[in-house]
Amino acid sequence: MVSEATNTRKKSVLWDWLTTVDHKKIAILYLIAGALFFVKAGLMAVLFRIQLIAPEMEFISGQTFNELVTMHGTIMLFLAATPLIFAFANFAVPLQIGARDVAFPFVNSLGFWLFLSGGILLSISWFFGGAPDAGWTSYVPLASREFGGIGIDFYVLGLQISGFGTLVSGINFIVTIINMRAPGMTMMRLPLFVWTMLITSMLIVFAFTPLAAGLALLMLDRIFDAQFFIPGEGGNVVLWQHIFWIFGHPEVYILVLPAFGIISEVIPAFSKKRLFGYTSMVFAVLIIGFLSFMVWLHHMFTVGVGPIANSVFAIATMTIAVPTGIKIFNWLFTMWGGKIRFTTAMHFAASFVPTFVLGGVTGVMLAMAPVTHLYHDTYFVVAHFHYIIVGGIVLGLFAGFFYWYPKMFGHKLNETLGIIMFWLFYIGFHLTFFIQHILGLMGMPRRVYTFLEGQGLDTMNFISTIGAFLMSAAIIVLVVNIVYSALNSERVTVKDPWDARTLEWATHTPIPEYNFAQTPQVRSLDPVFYEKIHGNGEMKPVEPLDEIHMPNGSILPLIISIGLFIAGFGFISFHLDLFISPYVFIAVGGILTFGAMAARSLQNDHGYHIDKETVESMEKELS
Ligand code: HEM
Ligand SMILES: [Cu+2]
Repeated sequence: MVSEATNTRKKSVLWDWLTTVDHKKIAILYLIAGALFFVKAGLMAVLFRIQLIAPEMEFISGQTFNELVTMHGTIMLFLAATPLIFAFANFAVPLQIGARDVAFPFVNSLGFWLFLSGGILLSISWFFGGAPDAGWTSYVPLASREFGGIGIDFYVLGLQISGFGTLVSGINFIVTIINMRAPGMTMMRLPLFVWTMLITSMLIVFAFTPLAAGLALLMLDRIFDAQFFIPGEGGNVVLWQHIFWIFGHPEVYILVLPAFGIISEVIPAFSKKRLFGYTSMVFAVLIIGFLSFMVWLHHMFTVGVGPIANSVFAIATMTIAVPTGIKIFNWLFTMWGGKIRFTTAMHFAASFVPTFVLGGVTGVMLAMAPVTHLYHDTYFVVAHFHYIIVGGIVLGLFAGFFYWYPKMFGHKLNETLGIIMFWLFYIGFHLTFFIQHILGLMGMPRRVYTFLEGQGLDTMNFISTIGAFLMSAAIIVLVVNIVYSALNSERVTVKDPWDARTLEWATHTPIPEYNFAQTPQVRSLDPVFYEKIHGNGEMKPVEPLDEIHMPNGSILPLIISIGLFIAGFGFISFHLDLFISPYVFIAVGGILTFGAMAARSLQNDHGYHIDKETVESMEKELS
C-alpha cells in the first residue's frame, strides 16, 4: 500500500518535540502544559483565598479578585483538567487497545498545539488591559462590551481556538477506539478507561459545538456590535445561559467520566480482582453520558423558566444519581475481599469514592428546584462543585499519574513522598471546601471579594484558606518527589511493574515508538492478566515480526496554531489601539493557517518504515 516511504533524518531534540506526532510524546506535552496551567490556576486560588482569610482584607482589589476568580475557573477547566485528561488518554488509549498510534496522528498534534495557543492567547490578556472578569461562565450582560472588560475578548477567542483543539482530539479518539482495536478487543472487552474516553469524546463533539456557536455569537456582539445577547437592542441574555449550559453541564462529565475510568483501572489493579460489574459499569457510563445533556437547566432554576420546566429538569438531574450509585457500589465491591495494596495511586483512587459521594449528595440537594433559591450563588455551590472537581477529577488524575508514571518515564515515583503528598492534599482539600458548605448555608455569597466582621464568617474563612495552603504544600511535595525520583529511583525495566491487568503493561519499558512489535491477540477482558493465568504470561502475536509503518512528524500543526493565534489576536485588537492595524494580524494569521493547511493537502507524505532488522534488535535490547 505504501510505496515511497521516506526515512527520517536525525533531528534535534527541540525539533523532534515541536513536530512529533507520536501519541506518547504528545501525552507528555499535554502533561507538562496541563501541569503548568494547573499550578498557575492554583496560585491564583491561593491569592484570592488570602484576600478572604480575614474580614475586610485589602490584599487585592475587587477588580483583581474578579479577574483571578474568572481565570482560576477558566484555566482549571479548559487548560488544566482537560489537557491532563488528554495526557493520560493519549498515553493509555492506543496502548490499551493494542494500537501503534491514534487514527490521525497529525490531527492529534494539531489538537495539542491549538489547545496551547488558545491557552496562551487567554493568558496574555493580563498584559493588554486586564484578564476576563465576568466569571468562567461569562454571563451576559456582565460580559457585554458595555459592562465587561477587554479581557472577555481574550476569553472568547482563546477558548474558541483551544476548544477547536479539544474538538478535533475528541473526534480522533472516537475513530481510534472504534477502528484501531487489536483482534479480539471487542467493545465489551474495552478497558473501562477506554470506554469512558469514547463516551467523553462523544460528549466533546456534542458539547463543544454549541460552545463554539455561543462564543462566535458573543464575539459578534463584542467585536462587531451585533446584539444577540443585548436586551436593550432586542437580544436575549437567557439565550446565552442556555447555550452556555448546554455545553457547560456536559463539560463536567467530559472531565469526570475519564476520572471514573482511571479509578476503574487503578482499583482492580491494586485489589487483585477483576472490576466488579463490568457490563453495568459500561452501561452506567453510557447512561450518564446521555443524561448529562438533559439537565443543563439545573444551572438556571433561579432564572424563572417556570415550574414545569424546573420540575422536569430537577427530576432528570436526580436520575443521574442512579447510574452513579451503581458505579460507586461496583468500586466498593471490587475492593471488597480483594488483596489490596495501598500504593499512592490506590490511596487516591480509594479516597475518590467518599469525596465524590459527598459531592453527589450536595448535587442532589442543589437539584431540588425550590430549595436551590437558598443555595444559589453561595459558597455552598462552590463547595459542591469542588467536591466533584477536586474530590473527583483531581484525585482521579493523581491516581492516574502515580499509576502510569513508571510506564511514561521509566521509573516509579517515591511512595513515601507520595503518601505524604496524599495526606497533605486530602486533609487540605477537606479543610478548604468542607467548611464552605456551612459558609454557604450561613449566606456567604459566591464571587464577592470581601466580607464584614461579626457575621460569624471569620473563623471558617480562615480555616478554608489554611486548607488551600496545605494543598499547595502537597503540590510542592509532588514536585520534590518528581525530582527526587528522577535522580534516585531504580529504572523500571520490566513490562509490568505493578502486576496489572490491561494491555499497556504488555509493552516494553521504555515503550518503543511502535508500541507493539507484533499486534497482540486479545482473548479476554484484562488480557495481560488472562495470559498470566491461562497462557505463558506473554501476549500471543497475531502477525509475524515484520517491518513497521509509522507516520512522519510535521511542523504544520504548530504553524496552523500560531496562525490562528495571530489572527485571534487581530480580532481582539480592534479594541486595543495598537500601532499595527488589526487587519494586518488577521491577514498574516490567515495566510499562515491556510497556507499550512494547503501545504498539508498538497503534501505527499507516506510516512516511513522501521525495517525488520531494526525492530528485532530493538526488541532484543529491551527484553
Ligand atoms: C488549589 C485548590 C483550589 C482552591 C483553593 C479553589 C478555590 C476556589 C474558590 C474559593 C472559588 C470561588 C470563588 C468565588 O466564587 O468567590 C473557586 C471557583 C472555581 N474553581 Fe476553584 N479552587 C481550587 C481548585 C480548583 C480546581 C482543581 C478546579 C477545576 C479543575 C477548580 C474550578 C473552579 C471553578 C470552575 C470555579 C468557578 C469560577 C467562577 O465562578 O467563575 N478549582 N475556586
Ligand atoms: Cu450541571
